[in-house]
Amino acid sequence: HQNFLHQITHNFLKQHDDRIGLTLEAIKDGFLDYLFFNRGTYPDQATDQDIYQALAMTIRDRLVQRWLHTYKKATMEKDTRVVIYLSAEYLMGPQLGHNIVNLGVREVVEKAMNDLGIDLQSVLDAEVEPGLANGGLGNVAASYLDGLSSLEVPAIGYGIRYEFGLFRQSFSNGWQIEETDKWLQFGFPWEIQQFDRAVEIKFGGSTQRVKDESGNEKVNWIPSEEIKGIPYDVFVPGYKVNTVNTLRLWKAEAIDSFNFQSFNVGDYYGAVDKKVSSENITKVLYPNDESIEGKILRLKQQYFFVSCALQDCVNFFLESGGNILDFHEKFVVQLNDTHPTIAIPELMRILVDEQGVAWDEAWHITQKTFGYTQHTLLPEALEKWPVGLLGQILPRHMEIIYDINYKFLNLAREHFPNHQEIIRTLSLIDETGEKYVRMANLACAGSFSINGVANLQTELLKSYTLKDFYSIFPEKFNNKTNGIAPRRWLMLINNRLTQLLDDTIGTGWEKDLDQLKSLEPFAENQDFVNKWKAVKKEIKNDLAQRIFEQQRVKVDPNSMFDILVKRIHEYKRQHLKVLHIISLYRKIKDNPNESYVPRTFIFGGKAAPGYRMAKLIIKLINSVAEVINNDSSINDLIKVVFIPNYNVRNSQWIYPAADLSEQISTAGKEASGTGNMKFSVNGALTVGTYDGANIEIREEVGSDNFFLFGLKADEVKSLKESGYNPYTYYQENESLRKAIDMINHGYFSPNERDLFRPLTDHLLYYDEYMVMADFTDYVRAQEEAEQLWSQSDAWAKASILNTARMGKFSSDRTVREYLRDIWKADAVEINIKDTLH
Ligand code: GL2
Repeated sequence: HQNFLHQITHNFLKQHDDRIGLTLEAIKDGFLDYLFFNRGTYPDQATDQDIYQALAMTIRDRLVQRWLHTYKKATMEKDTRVVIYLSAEYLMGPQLGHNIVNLGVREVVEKAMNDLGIDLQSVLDAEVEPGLANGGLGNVAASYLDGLSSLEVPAIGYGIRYEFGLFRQSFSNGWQIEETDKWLQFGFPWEIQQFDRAVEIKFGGSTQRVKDESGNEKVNWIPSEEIKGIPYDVFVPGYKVNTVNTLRLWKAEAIDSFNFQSFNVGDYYGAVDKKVSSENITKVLYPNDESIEGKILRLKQQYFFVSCALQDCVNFFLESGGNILDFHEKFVVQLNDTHPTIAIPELMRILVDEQGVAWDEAWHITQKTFGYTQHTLLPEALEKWPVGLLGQILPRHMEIIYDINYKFLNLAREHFPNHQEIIRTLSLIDETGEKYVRMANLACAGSFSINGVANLQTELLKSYTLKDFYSIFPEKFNNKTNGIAPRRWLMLINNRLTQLLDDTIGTGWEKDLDQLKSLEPFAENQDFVNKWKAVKKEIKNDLAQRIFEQQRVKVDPNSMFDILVKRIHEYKRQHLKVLHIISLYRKIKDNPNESYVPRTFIFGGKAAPGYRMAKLIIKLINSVAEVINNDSSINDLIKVVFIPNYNVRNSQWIYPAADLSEQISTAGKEASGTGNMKFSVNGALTVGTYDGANIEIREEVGSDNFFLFGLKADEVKSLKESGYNPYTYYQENESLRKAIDMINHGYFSPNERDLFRPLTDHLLYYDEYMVMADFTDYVRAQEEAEQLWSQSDAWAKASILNTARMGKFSSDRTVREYLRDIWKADAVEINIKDTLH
């Protein structure tokens, strides 16, 4: 029978070689087939959604066999080492265009669509993106999976299949409105549901010590609730290789979706109650970026996906004949920030309670399994869970955490005898008031590698945030400066520039971004400079047109596009930008006869729904835009646009069109930033602080091609310590004073004069993020930018050099460093001509 099936499979694959081929005809046929048989329509009657779905299925067909081979032949095989990435968020972005690029079939697909009278761009526009992330942290998770696939390293990303992703943002009277993101409403063609790999997850209840057959003590966890995790596999193809890795996202379901007991007594709602409450766990992504929300449901989400992931790994390792004591040889598990840290006690539980491994040996395996990436410098982002809450949801894990802590603190005392204060800060339990479990401490104690995401941040972790851990475990600490995927963030989103690059330096840079270096000499070539300018102009036209269609605001593509897009947060200082715009506006009004650089200021970004100050900043930007855009006395010299619902799809139009990239966080607050990289690689110049990866970008592109301003991290610290008084800057800087006065006098809120008082009062009397202190130097840097802008060839040259020198920031480089220093996994070439058996 086995042989018979083998033969059938073999014949099937042979027959389907053509069907899943990458030729024009195969793609056209596949597409028309799907349109008819799957969507039930004809080409001349198909809607945009029909066309999108049909093309998506056609492309997906080309991934299945590659995925199956990667999964079965490389990942599941006992002797290959597999990288496991645990992340609560993945910012995948729209999939169709990306998968077409990675399969290397952009031109063929474009032609296939053209032949059928269809514009590929409009098909791409019909996709609803999976918004399963808040921002940068999810972006790196997605980029690293892309990098692992492109480098042909077997990997699985594990996460949550949130039914509703990050909320959609719209504006009403200038205020942010949040709406549910129903990204699944038309179905998601890029996933395969895997019923047979479902696992069960327990919550609550109590523990019990029992003796096993050989008389050893053993702990039983008797839960009060059990649910099911159902995996959905999303394909992650590498660039022009056969490797297609897996992003396995879990959905929560009730084990018994219908309670007949309740139903029989006439309680219909009661009958489905369990189902509803179980499924709530993966309903929605918490929309807070870098601030913790100590909600029970959030902890349940974290434990849910982490337990699903580890059970899955243990299952297929044991299925393939692995010895549990070698678990850490087969898998290396990277924790993307502290959100998945409960994986550490969970692996201990599985090893000790379920697999009967002795504690010390289990701890050895656990510590050899996990690497921890730390992504933040904000103290309020360091996760902690109340001991009471954690013990209630995960009683067994709380015991394990106490046991880990006991041993860990004994070790710490050897390093710091008689330093009770240090021991208290190292403890996994914060006992200063209500007791909390400190997840970062747990992550540091339980993993063999701890890395920051840019040089400055890693240094700050070593000297402040994780200082005492650094002195106990210096060998664990390392830096991995973030990177971005060049396929998505240059090739896919900037086809025009890609063409110019290919025509000038040939292809090859997409896989080896350092090759962009060979562009440098062209910065001196007038003909090339002209082409560069022409391409930029076309891209800016595209964005201008989109802005007009969406918001009815006319922006001049010849003006400087000055762009600030990212989450709205006080430390990112969107309000510093607003103060600059207001002061410029004031200046133009006061001196209308001077000459000015025409500028378009573009904003984008969401505020956490509960973050009042951030929402007030949005309202301020929209109010300032309203006044400036309707003031005919300034001759359209400046325009302000806030693009609603900033997400990957919108951002793909925005990054390539930027002249000036705003990276203006308070120094010492932005761990890295990745938007800064996306802008620069697309040829924008940066105005930025000495913070995060800005520092390394400036180092690479050269200080002449970067407008640096502001206090450095140590200056911020010492100014704070010496007693910072923001009010003096208000008194001393006239244009700053005028800008703040305009806000306070109701210039932008005529019906509600005091509307922005909470914001201006904060700036004048507190100003945690030193907006006031940095204002003067920021304006100076902006003037420097305007001077360069006035020499358009010199600007273009600097723009070329930005692109040419960004090789370092390819996520392939970052992934290679992770592989070399932490993951130690090898590439496995996937040959899809082999049979699977
Ligand atoms: C972040 C940091 O704030 C950001 O600077 C960094 O680039 C990314 C990726 O490392 O991680 N940390 C975090 O919690 N979010 C980030 O964007 N949301």
